[in-house]
Amino acid sequence: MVGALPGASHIWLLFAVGALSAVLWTACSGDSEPAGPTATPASAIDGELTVIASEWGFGPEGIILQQGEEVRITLQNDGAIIHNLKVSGLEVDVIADMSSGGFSADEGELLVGADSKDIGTITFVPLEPGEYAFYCSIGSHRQLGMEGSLIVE
Ligand SMILES: [Cu+2]
Repeated sequence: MVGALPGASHIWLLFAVGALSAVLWTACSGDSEPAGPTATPASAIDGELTVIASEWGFGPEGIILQQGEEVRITLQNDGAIIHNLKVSGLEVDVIADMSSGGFSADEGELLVGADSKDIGTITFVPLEPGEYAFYCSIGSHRQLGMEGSLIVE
């Protein structure tokens, strides 16, 4: 059968591959955020924002903060092991640092840690606009998926 109409079959196959590629491309593009229910970035409400950590990811995976506005991030560790949330390259004014698990932020550093089934909080003012990555800095947790994006507007 295929040999009977080589030209037509070939064209049909090209069309099918092209259509499939278009579907896949549409599904994967258009947004740099990972797809899924947590892909919508979260903003602080009344200066408060909770980020849940577990193995191996954060919820939400995107955070939007306002430059110069004080915010308190609560890291809620629902996981079975210790985690933290760290941002490199963003200068912050740390106002209060209440991590659990032995973590503490250096001056100007956004770092909050939490023991398993515990919370940690950090209150700070983001000083520079931009787009940054937040991640868990323990072991290979970042490579396992504990990473998200932080935008300061
Ligand atoms: Cu971790």
